Amino acid sequence: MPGGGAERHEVSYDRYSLTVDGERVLLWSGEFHYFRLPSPRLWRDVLEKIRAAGFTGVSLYFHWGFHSPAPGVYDFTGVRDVDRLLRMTDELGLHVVARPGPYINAETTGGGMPAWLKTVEGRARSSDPGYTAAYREWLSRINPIIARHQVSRGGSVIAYNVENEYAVNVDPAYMEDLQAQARSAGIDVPIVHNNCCGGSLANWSSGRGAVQIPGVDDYPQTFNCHDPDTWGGWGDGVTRRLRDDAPVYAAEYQAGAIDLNDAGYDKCRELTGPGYMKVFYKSNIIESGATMFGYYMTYGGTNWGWLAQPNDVYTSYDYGSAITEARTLTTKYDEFKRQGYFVGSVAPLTKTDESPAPTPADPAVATRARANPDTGTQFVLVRHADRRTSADVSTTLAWSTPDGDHQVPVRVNGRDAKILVAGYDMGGQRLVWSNSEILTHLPIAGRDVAVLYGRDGEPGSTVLRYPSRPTVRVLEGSVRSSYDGGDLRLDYTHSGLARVLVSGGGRPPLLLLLGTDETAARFWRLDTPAGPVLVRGTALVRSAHVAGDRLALRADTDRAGEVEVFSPARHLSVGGRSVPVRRTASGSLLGSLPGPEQVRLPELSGWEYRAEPPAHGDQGWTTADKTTTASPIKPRTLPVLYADEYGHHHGNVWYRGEFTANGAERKVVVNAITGRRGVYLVWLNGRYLGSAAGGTQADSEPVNPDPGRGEFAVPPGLLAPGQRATLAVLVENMGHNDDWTADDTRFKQPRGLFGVVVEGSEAPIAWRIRGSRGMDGERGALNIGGLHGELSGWHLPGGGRWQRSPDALPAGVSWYRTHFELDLPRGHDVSLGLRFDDTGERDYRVLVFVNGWSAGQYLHRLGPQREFVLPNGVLRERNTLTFAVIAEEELPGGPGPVRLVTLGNHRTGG
Ligand code: IPT
Repeated sequence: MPGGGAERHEVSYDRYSLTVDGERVLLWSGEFHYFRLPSPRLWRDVLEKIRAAGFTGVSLYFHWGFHSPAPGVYDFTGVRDVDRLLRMTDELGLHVVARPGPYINAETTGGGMPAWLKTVEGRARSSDPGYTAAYREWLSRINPIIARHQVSRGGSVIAYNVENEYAVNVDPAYMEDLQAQARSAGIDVPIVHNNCCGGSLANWSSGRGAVQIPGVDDYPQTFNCHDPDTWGGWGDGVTRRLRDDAPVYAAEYQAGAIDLNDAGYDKCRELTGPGYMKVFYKSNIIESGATMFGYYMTYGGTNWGWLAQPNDVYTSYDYGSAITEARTLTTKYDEFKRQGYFVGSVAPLTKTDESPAPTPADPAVATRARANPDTGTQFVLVRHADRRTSADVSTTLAWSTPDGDHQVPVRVNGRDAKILVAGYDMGGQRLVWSNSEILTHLPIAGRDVAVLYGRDGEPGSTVLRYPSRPTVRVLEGSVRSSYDGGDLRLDYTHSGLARVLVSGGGRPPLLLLLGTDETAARFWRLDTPAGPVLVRGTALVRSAHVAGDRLALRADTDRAGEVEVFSPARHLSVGGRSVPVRRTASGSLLGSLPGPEQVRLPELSGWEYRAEPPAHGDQGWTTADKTTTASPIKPRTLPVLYADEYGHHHGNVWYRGEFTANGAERKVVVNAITGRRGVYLVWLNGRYLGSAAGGTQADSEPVNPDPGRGEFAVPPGLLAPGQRATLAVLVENMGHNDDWTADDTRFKQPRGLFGVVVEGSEAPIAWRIRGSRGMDGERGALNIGGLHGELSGWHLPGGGRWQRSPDALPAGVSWYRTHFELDLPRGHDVSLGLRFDDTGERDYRVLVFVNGWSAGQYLHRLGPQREFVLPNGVLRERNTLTFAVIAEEELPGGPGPVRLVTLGNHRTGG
């Protein structure tokens, strides 16, 4: 029991790998951000999918700002219940690298630091006292939660990551204190760090503030998704060894990309697709000898609410990762599985040294090798010498294996790489060499079952050693065998799934399954207390349980088809239902499963409307009269109108400025900072003056003293001398900058008004401000901003006075809502999205709420996102969909058509 102290283990490490109770562990982890998936039930779904791909762990950032709306206020309930998250990883047996920052970057608002920190004196990410008090507060809350889930206490946390790419403007005293805080909270697992960018930047491998296992982040494919054929734009991606006495740690290894050029995440998935994964991941395994990996991202998720850091990302954080934002599995997932099963099955890989590589007859092919010094097992990387080429080259390796010298034919067709194994005790068998790759092997019911694979249509050969001639039975496919002097050689062409039964020969029987990339990826390996089982044919297997002679699976199907299980069991049930099976010649059980039922979605109609007049409402306004700010960026005019200074940290903010008119006013000049793609709108005496794009920085290089400038002419006759004039300004806050440079000049960039001048007037302006404050119930502080409708709960399901929509929406804020009923098939996991189909060239944006939960922001003209994943966890049978429309111009007909779409449909059983 985690925390119960029942199972205590010792985590240690040496130059080769992490160890648990002296046993070597290969950490093959996938990055997952719980805060980007607002449903603990779906955390488990994603974690099960990650585990099923053969990942042995997950890398988890913990997001300070997500938990803390105000100094001293922390919330770890509901979608912020990270203790529950760690209970899941404990139960699922996934090792965790816990990454609580305090800074995490991650393209999230403030780089994970709370926005209130922008008003605290002292440089963030340094040992300045103001910042120190703040981060110690966070660590004092998060560290005890992490500590009780350590492997050392029977849990899953195997390493603790301090800071994040802390590379420039570094302060060793701060790094030391982060570690001291962790240790005093009972963190006893190894402390790690993720360095960025190599060169002379700080990597914390030695000196003051050094960590035990310094790791390296690497994104060799760049983030230029619009050009997915570029290859290795940021280098070869070989993880550097930073310490002789610690394992090589690929802390964040590129497994997707942010969509910097608005190409769409499918292009990012292409940029980082299976070909890239084969060449870069396998090269790195062999060239670096790393045994600790974190693949960033494995599931990206959604920047719901105001989670995004606007300069790099938009609502979707799909990341082009192996598991899509809608939680469906891709061909990248299959490649992860092929590699993950391999590294998890072949134990000698946890301890290797560089070794001489066999020479290819054709120098167009390159080889690199590692060997385990204890077992002699060799691992040979085979790829093109020029990683970029897509040539098709067949050649021969002159290979001195532990079991003699061999001529091994190899082929590299296109952007591909293979790790070939020689001299390996594969269960009860002896693998001399193979030019097929190993997926996995496992002992089942007194025999070895091994799955090897190669590219469809490529020739393959496998040599196994036997004391005496074994009997070979080809059960399926076309495989030739020959036996000579102890070596059984099998030759075949990879195609479909061939099956060979080898028995006798002085070893336990072997069922050899020879597949292609595609057929190999259809296997699922599961460990149960009754031994491992192998399943073929479903879209996913979440878990296996053996009771007596029955194997019970929790599995998903996306079509009707076969299910085959290799296990000692005689009966099978899937999703709680018994499945009729027959025994095959391979000794497996074969049955069939139904696919999912069709999904029918309702149309969205019956929209209701509600107007939000500018700077509406009398309650909740604060006088904005500050004249100083902790931000190093000082305003253009006084008072300081930065939203954060008045406790309004997220979303939209309304301002109301009053002055006495003289009738000679010419124009209103506004500066506002919103972050990229943000907007602000201005009214004078109730008359809409127009909108402008908000700035991103007040001090970017060269210094910009005039960010987000907008000039608005005062209509003649609008203001009368001696009368009161009222300015109303709505300023969007798209999220807070990160702090990669650790110097406050980015992080403490204000949001909101930066300066307002009424030309032709000397009159002082009395300002008031209204925005969101803290929590929105269980949805948290990042769910809403300060629209009148948000503060009044119009985004929530419920009553209120809603009306028929006018024919044309006025510029400004309007609310829409409708209800829809879902009648989804039971026992299914259906992932839904919302699609905006408007093609008109109009300037508006829409905040989308589902049952009160923000699903993100649609930017009609700016894009690039048109389809929004609805967080399944918040959908029910009867749902309320609410839009806050911010229109920069009058919108005849309102926003364009929207519809629900199905993004995934699986039968999941019970
Ligand atoms: C690196 C960060 O550590 C991570 O949080 C995330 O921002 C990622 O990159 C990009 O998605 S930082 C980068 C300079 C490699």
